[in-house]
Amino acid sequence: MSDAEIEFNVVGNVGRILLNRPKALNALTLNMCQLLLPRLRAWKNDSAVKAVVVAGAGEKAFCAGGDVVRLYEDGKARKPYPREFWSTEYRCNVLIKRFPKPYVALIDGIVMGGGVGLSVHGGYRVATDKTTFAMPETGIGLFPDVGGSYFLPRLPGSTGVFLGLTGKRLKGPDCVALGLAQAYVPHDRLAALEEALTKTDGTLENVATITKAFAEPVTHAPIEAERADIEKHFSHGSVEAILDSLASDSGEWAQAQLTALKTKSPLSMKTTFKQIKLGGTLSFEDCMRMEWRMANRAALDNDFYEGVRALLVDKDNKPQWKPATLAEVTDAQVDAYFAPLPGDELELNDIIAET
Ligand code: QUE
Repeated sequence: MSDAEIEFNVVGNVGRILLNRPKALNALTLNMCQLLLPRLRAWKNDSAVKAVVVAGAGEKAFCAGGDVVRLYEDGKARKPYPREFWSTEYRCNVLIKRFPKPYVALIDGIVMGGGVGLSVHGGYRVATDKTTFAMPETGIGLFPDVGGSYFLPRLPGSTGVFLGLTGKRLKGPDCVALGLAQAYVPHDRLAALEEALTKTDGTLENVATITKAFAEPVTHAPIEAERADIEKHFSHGSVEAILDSLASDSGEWAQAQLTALKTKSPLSMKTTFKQIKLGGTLSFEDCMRMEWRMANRAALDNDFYEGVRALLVDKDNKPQWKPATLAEVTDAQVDAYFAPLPGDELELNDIIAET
């Protein structure tokens, strides 16, 4: 054991990654991403490593996201850290998506934002009775990045729009029901599962077979009872139409979603909606290039700093969004998030060429 923020070791046939900032819910730093990228590249070409297993240290979280307070402090000061963090993190997301061996994420505890990016693009996810999964970025004036553009529009029906706009928290059974995880294993059996996985032959089928011996069937996924309401209200063609639809429904579920959406950044909701619609038509790499443009734009705008300030720094939970209402958000403001960055696009050619 060491005090490194991320630890790597090979046990049996498995390359094991431990996200090791338990006091910060294993939130990702640039340092962690800079260590992860070359290690994954090395393990990709190491015949002794037949699969990768990634887990979080401590009892609370797999990974709560990016270290957004550091992004807030350095971004406000116009330091280079946020751009270096996002580009390295997004390059990790692509390498995980294209990783040629089973990449198994044990999504035990909190898995949000950047933690989703380190798990959902790999070959296999194990959810537990402690899993809490969300893409909560519209609440801090950001957008569901780390490949949200890719996986959200590929979820059943309008579920991805719903998750991306509301930041809805899912438990383990819901993750399995939506295909975000492939198995549900009680937390108490994870150590034994990890031990068993060290003997994998390196096929995804074998990972699934080993995991099934520890898994419980998912008999009740609460999200199933919400699916009809999600389709009724979140399949409309604009954020305004979604909000109008919810407002016209006096039911408890619709009103709860309306209340939740009214706390989110109006500009984030509109950029997120457009991002998910566009992402449904793009390759993974093009999704990440789009998100890189968006992140660079968010780093220049008010709402990301204001959201982190209100929810995570001052904790007053009263963000002053600009614009304050959906009606005041112009198409030009939204389109600016998607504008090319000549000479400054996300570099992925080296990663694509290797995989
Ligand atoms: C949206 C986010 C994040 C968030 C809350 C949001 C996020 C993140 C954290 C976080 C991480 C570590 C902590 C903590 C919060 O919260 O990315 O308290 O210790 O890392 O609404 O994207």
